[in-house]
Amino acid sequence: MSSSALPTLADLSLDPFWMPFTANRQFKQEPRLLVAAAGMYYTSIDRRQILDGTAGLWCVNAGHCRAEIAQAIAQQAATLDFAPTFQMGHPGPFQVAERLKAITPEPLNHVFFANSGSEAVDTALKIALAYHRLRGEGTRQRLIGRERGYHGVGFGGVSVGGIAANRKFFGSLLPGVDHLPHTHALEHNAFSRGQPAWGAHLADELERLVTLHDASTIAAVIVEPLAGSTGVLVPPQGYLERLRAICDRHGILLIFDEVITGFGRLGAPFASQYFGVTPDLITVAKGLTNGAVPMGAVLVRDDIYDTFMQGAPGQIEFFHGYTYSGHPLACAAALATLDLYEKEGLFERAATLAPYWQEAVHSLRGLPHVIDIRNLGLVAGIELATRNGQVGARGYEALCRCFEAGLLIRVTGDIIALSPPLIIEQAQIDQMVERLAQVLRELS
Ligand code: PXG
Repeated sequence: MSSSALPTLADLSLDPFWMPFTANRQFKQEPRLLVAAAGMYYTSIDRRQILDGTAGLWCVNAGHCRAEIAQAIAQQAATLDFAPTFQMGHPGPFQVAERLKAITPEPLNHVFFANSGSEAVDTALKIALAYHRLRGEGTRQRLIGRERGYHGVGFGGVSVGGIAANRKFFGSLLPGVDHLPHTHALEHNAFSRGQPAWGAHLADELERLVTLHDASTIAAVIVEPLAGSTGVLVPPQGYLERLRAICDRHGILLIFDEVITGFGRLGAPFASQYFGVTPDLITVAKGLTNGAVPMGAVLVRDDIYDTFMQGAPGQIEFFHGYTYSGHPLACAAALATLDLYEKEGLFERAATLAPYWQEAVHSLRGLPHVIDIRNLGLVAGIELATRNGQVGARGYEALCRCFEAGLLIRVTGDIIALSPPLIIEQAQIDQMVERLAQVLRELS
């Protein structure tokens, strides 16, 4: 598209769109609009180049507007726009599932498709409940999440999630949910490089919950291996291993929500392989299609799938699914994306860049307001001191100033999250850190 064909602010009416997770009135006063993207950069509506420090919203791992993905989607739209996957099929989801199988940890070789991370999470929770019931352990109905966990916005995901603002408006949510404590404590783990040494003992809180509720009532534990949304909380050394051991001891399913960590963010296909801890179910979305078409999925351990495949062969085994489960355009985007990841070795690239990234982000230590820097793979969290008790005010100002300075960051409260596309060059890492440093120096 030629730049003269791109819309301008004068072309738009901003009122009717009710924006998600946004201060609508504030945004519409001073909108930040993006109209094009290529590689590592967005183009803003006033035609500036904005370095993408967040891979969109943690999803554009192969960089923007990759021709291979755009062509695959266009071709699919012209060949088979939609086909049902309820009692019908088309090649796409079978092909994507086969390709995913090749990069998932063993024995997670079965794939259920959804259209977002939220749907993937609710699907995984339902699989966990139904699995126990099918095995004659239907009393296992409790779900355990974690404080500061984010698992999307479905009622299941919000129930196991640990963010008060996402929960308090929506009634009593799912019954029978409990939460582990989060692992973030600046007095113990500030300025950790990679996994903090302190905090593995917090996994033992799961034993306490088992003692309280009894294992026979607990279906599953769901955690993000590295919590993204609530400010990049890196798991302490040994923490995930302990969760796995406790789940094994008590017959509890362990779900890793890898909506952010999946597809190379930590330098391996999944965080599961990076940490060497294999859960029973993995939820993914975002990077599965490079963000180009919505798609989510649940990766399922073989024997869980097999548990469903009992009973009369003509009976539907799992009463769950979405009109768009395995949508042709999403499948085309996923296949092209997985090709790119493989052909360009992007997961390995993230691993290779991680030490440089670590040094670069930790160079911000000592700048005004910075009270913590944490990192793993190609992710970093930079925590700023809260200004006068007004949580988020300084963070929001940092976001606005970075955007002015040509850098897209994410903030949650006063924590900056950086998660660039995995195609980033070292010079662009330098550029990102320089722009951020300048903003931090000027921030009040
Ligand atoms: N699980 C995790 C771990 C996520 O990070 C979801 C589930 C939900 O995915 P959908 O596709 O339903 O949004 C997410 C989403 C942020 C930010 O600013 C993070 C997400 C979404 C929007 C913003 O960190 N993660």
